[in-house]
Amino acid sequence: FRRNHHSVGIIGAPFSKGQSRDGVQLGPDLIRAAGLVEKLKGQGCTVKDYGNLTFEEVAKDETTGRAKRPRAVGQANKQLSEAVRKIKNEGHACVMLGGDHSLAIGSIHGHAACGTQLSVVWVDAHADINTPLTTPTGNIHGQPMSYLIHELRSKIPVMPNFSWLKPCIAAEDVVYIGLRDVDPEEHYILKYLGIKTFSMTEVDYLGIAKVMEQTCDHIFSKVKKPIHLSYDIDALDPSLAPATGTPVVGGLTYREGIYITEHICQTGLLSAVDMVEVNPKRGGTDNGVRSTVDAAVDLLLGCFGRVREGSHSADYKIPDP
Ligand code: HAR
Ligand code: MN
Ligand code: MN
Ligand code: MN
Repeated sequence: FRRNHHSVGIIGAPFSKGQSRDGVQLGPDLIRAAGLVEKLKGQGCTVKDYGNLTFEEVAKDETTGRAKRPRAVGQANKQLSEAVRKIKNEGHACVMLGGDHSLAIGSIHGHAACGTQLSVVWVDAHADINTPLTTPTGNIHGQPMSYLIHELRSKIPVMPNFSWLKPCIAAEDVVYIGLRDVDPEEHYILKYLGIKTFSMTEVDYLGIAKVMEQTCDHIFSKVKKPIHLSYDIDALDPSLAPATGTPVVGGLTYREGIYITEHICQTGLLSAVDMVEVNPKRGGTDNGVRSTVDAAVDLLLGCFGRVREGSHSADYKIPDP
């Protein structure tokens, strides 16, 4: 028996200003063009596509602290938060197609705005937990977690277009998988807050099955909360997913990446997914772009019921001759 009756709401966020590389704003349409909606329907999901958000230009957008383009990022995430909240209130599992990972600010905030306490599973080569004062690059896609975690509230300066944002996640409700490029300041923050992390070392040592078992033990140790899965495509190895802004060698295999989604799906608690950092202007070749986009689609299918052993509908019968 499988619960394949997922109802999925999709929102596209063609936004790139949380980092400096052009192209990541093309992610949502590219992932749709690879057949996401049709494939989800084909595996028994109900799908409503809410289309893409549109973002207005912000004329003067000077750095605050070290954070670049705060007004554009703050405004885009406010819009996204409202869109995600609406999709959740209409009863769907929400899929946010990015765009860069700064969009997790609005996606998680909008999800949490529905009232319940969330768990966050963050699958990424990077921890994205720099504060606007620790960031080495100034790019807000390397910072989203710092704005969302209650325990870091006092470390975040006032930022233009961020006044709507209140922290909404407890450090103990976060699990990282796939880390392999963490700044020293981020490493301190992770240890200081006692956040559960499975770096690529733990993936190697434990294997992905134990990593997922322990991930679930951690996030379900108290109450069973809805899960927000924030999936940065750069968690996958660049040999498989090269079309991304900051590829890092030594990443998850296709099978490990998919196993994460299958396991999270099986909990029955997956409530929202981000699929971010697909950038067709990176990748090098057409094949590299295709392989990256196909992987993103397959990960999303795994989130909503696809299993590799195959499946069948409950009323299927072998035809009699
Ligand atoms: N840690 C670096 C920074 O803060 C790099 C983060 C970069 N990239 C991402 N995030 N794709 O997952 O800028
Ligand atoms: Mn990221
Ligand atoms: Mn990353
Ligand atoms: Mn489990």
